[in-house]
Amino acid sequence: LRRTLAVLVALVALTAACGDDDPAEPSGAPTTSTPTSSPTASSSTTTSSTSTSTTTATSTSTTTSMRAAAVSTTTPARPALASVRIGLVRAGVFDQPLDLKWCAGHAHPLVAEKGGRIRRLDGRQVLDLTGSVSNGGEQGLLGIACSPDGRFLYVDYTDRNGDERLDEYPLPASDVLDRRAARNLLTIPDPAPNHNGGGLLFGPDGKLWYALGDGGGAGDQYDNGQNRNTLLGKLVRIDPRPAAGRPYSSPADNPFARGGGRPEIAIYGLRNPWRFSFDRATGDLWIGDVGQGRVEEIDRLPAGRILGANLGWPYFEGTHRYRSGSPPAGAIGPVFQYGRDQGQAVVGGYVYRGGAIPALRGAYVYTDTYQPSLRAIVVESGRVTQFRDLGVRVPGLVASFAEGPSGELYVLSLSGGIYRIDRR
Ligand SMILES: [Ca+2]
Repeated sequence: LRRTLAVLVALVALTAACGDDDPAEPSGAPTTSTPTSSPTASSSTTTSSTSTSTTTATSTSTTTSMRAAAVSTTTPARPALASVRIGLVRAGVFDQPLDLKWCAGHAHPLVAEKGGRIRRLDGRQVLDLTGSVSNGGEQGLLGIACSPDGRFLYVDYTDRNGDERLDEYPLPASDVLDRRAARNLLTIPDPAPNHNGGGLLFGPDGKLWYALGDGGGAGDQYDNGQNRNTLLGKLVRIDPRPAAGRPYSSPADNPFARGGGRPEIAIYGLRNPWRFSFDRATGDLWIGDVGQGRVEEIDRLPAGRILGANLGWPYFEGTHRYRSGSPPAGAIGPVFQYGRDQGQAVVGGYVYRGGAIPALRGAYVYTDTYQPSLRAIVVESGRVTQFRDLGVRVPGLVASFAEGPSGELYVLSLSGGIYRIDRR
């Protein structure tokens, strides 16, 4: 019964995950209906025949005034998606797991449950924030990240006021966190319950990166995407330790560190960058930015061309114009996008760098909450050269991916399952 309830809660909660049923959606805005069929009603493919009718790479459909994301670094591996054969190996069952992270020096990875609990993968509870977390819709305990030295755990969640909060906890050898030791770094007023972002991780630069949605409602009604004076609609990049009497500091190479906007901002023009990752081999940044009503967007920023990027929301939704008026100069378009035939809430994943599935090495793996078949793209010289539905459907609705210490990938279902992606 509990599992059934959890699934129902997840279904209800995530119908708001894309912009389509935003309560404040203006009439006449592009919309699609909430999916009414069971997630399992869609076909599970075992071939690469999934429709690509609305799948486009920016290189072939770039709207005027957007430049292609990339001039690219050549990746060492050459994946061969057509020969990839994978399956799922269950690694655990949790209550709406949203994040899974390994911490240096700690044997057991940690799982964040949407409702506010953090557990080790072996099930042991290490923190209970259920009394502090709002858990409606897209709200909840949304992300965790371990400091590179394994001494601190960072936690982001929607608080009881509906605002987004980032806290630090000392991470002891026992893994059990002391609530009283929490140190608040950021509390970001959030005007609406949707579009909260939540992705949290340390980049290859050793900085803490934190994704925040545009605040919510629909159509960026609060005008946050291009507003450099708010952290909403941004990827934030900070040194999270106290410095100069402040709870954290902003790196001097952040684009607005010396003025022109909030110094914490790394990237702007985002709608709801729910999940993002860095390619551990190249340092490229990948973002799954959930679309408004037309396309789901995957952005790739090559290492060295990340800081200060403007991804164009709300003037662009993917490569399509969205808000009228003069778009920002130099807005960067997605490397890949897909339409409503393939889903309505992209879940950004990782570039696979593990050892178990050689043909997948170097490909970016992602999915969609509502059509959770695992998919992959290969980008070479800034262009998508391979796309494939990998023929594995994840049970339930999918929320997140995770990357293990050796580069193996995991996928987390809101129905509870955490699965390792393995060769079949
Ligand atoms: Ca919000």
